[in-house]
Amino acid sequence: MKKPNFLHTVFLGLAFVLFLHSCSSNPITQKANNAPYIPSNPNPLDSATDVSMTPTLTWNGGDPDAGDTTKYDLYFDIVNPPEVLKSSNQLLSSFTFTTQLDSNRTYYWRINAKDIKGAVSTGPIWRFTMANQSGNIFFDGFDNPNLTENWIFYGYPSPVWVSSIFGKNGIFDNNGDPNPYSGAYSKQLINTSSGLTIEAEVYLEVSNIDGCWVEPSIGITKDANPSNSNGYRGAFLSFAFEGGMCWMTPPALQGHSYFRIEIFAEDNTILSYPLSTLNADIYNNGWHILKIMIQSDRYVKFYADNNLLWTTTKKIHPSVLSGRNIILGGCSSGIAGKAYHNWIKVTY
Ligand SMILES: [Ca+2]
Ligand SMILES: [Ca+2]
Repeated sequence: MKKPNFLHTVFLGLAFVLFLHSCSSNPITQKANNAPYIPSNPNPLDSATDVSMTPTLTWNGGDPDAGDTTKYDLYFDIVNPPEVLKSSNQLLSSFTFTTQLDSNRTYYWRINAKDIKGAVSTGPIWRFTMANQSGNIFFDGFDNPNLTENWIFYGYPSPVWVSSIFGKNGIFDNNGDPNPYSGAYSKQLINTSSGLTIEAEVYLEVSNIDGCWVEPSIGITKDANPSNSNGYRGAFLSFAFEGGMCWMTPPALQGHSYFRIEIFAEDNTILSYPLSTLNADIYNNGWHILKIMIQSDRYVKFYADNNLLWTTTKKIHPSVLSGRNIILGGCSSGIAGKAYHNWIKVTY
């Protein structure tokens, strides 16, 4: 009777060990992956001001799971929320700028923390404002739906605010019609003795090649606070799609986009790049940067996506640098398509 009892005990013991083993290898009892900690403790502090020209950004990160590696994506931009992926998959919880940022500008940044199992923790949006070193600056990212806070409308219909389009947020839609022309001037007047740069990110959407016309534009006025656009341009850059209904455009040139470039020159004449000779078709239906650079020698360079389009053969009139308004708008009637502006900035 003792033997069977002993074997029985051994059998039960083995069964118990097997039971424990099966429990410990049961996947249900394995520890689940935790997402990385939400990035915190930013430096510069959120909403800091007077930040140095080449700051180092730092933050707290990491992952609750022992041995899990955290990688960081840095989104850094002049618009809110930040859209530009400045650095990706970096292991350091810091980033140092090696070139100077713009003075007197507000930057927005966000860290996304990722672990090796694919979990992502999106950080909050932080901001800081640079020290004011080089004088005045104008910037509008159109985060504020009330466009008339920074702009004076002229003509009809008036520009409208769009919350988001083609992947960008906070948009100025000129909404204007070819006839009468309409648009907006900055309330802020621009004064500089050493040149300036005007830049904007724009989108020309061509939806009807028979329509006429659609045109995002930027510039600076010839006179202070004019009441409309035509004849009042100190410097101007746009690109316009001219469709089949553009009866003033020669038929052979219809159905394409062209850059329009103009300055009010030192000799009191209007100097234009010859219309309809600088094709802009490759810029249709995408976000691009238009840039006017008035140099300190007052010759003017015009760019699209940092490609030089033209350097003027005359100097711009000095009065254009004295108490003038920024021009924004063009035509966005909806007949040929729509023109959108994501942001505009002026640096001295
Ligand atoms: Ca983890
Ligand atoms: Ca915007």
